[in-house]
Amino acid sequence: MAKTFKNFIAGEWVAPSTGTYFDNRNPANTSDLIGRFPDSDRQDVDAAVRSARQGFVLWSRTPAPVRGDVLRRVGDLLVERKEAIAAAMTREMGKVLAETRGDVQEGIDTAYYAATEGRRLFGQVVPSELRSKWAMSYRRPIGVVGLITPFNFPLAIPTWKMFPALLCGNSVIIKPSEDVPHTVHILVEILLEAGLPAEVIQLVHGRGETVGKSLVEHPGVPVISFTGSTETGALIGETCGRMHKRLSLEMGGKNAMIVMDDADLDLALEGVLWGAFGTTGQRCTATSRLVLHRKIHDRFLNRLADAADALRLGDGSGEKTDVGPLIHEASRNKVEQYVEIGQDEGAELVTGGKVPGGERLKQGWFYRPTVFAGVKPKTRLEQEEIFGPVLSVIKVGSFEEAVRVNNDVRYGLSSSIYTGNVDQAFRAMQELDNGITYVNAPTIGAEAHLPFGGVKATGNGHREGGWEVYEFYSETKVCYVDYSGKLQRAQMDAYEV
Ligand code: UN1
Repeated sequence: MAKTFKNFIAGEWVAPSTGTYFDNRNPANTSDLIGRFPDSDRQDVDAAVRSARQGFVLWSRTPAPVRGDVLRRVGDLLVERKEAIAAAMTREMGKVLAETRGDVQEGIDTAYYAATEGRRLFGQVVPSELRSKWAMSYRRPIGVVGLITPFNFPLAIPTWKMFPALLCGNSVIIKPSEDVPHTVHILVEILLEAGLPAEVIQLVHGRGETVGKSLVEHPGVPVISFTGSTETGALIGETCGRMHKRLSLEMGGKNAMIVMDDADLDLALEGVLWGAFGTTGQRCTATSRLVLHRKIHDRFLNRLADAADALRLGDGSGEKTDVGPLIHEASRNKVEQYVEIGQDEGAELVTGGKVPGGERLKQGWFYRPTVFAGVKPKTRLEQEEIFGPVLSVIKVGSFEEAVRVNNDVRYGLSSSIYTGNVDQAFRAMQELDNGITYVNAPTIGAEAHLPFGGVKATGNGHREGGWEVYEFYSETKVCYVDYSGKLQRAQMDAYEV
């Protein structure tokens, strides 16, 4: 019998008020039931907010270096359990073990960065324009933070949001993706073991339309951070705008890798295979478009087709697996739909484009790595996010044309250029309209201590990771201290004429 999991609300593991649960299954083998998780609703969110408000009072008064110490212990526990968490994550999410280990490592990096930030969290002291007066700023916690996280990085993305939020002194309510609830369950156990006061963290499982929506609409939750689709992000944005909530959105991408005629083609080939088919294409940063200079186009495409064809599909826990399954049936249906759309639009299917045969692969949501050539800019295949192992190849005649193709989509997360020309590399860093540009590396692989995020329909101006996220999760307070013993009027007494 599969285990029945609970929510963590008000310091206790509790059943959902609905009394109903959903199944969490292994996407590589759907007969493998990992567990049943709470299908919660608004009442559970209400209870979580009530408790989190008390947690906030306690935690916001705890010195930031002490908060950092808790996160350091969280990092230590993640190190200790890296292998077990990676295995659990592969089982519920499907990506290969090397990747789930990387996912845990990203959480570890984020924990240790947060721990040290507890002894920084800089404010500023600047000279006042008046004599005998100090002017300074410092960072204050905000309140209860609501986190809504996706399936593709079951640990890393929750930690990107949660650890900075906690370090800044907020309490947290998290609703993880219903596709990967187990990983966050494990994370919450670790937080408690590391000594986080129980009311500071609340875990409410369930669906976006119920739990996610209740969190976004709750007046007791002034901060929301969401990673997911641009469409859902827009809905959340409307509510948060109306309710004056602080909101960080991390959404879609249609990332391109440009390969110029002077590029190291071996390197570029390895790069595009990893960028396009790593995580089965299910990263917001996945390489979804390959922009090839016409001089190397045919040569490169031939090699790419063979290499994509040689990728081994399978259960992510298998040593020999290159590419795991998609997350669920709807996701595979969407991929199939885009393959049809591509063909209808006249693109040439070079390899893939089908569900693989074989008994073993029939048990999960597998799809062959797929490459389309002759993809025309402005077509749906070229413009829309697919979130699967489908790569569109576009032929261009110049650097300028490549930049145009890269920029001419609604999204702006990540981009990449392979070139041996340093001038071209610097121009690309300047002209590619994205939050992240890689030179001689694929579009994926951001490091946890730098700001992560994109422009245009990818985000709403905020970043995760690095130093900027600490500004999102804290409020700037400015203090002036006048010790002159008299009234000094700003803008007036220092400038008498
Ligand atoms: C995502 O694509 O959803 O940069 C997050 C990367 C990872 C995180 C990606 N470190 O590919």
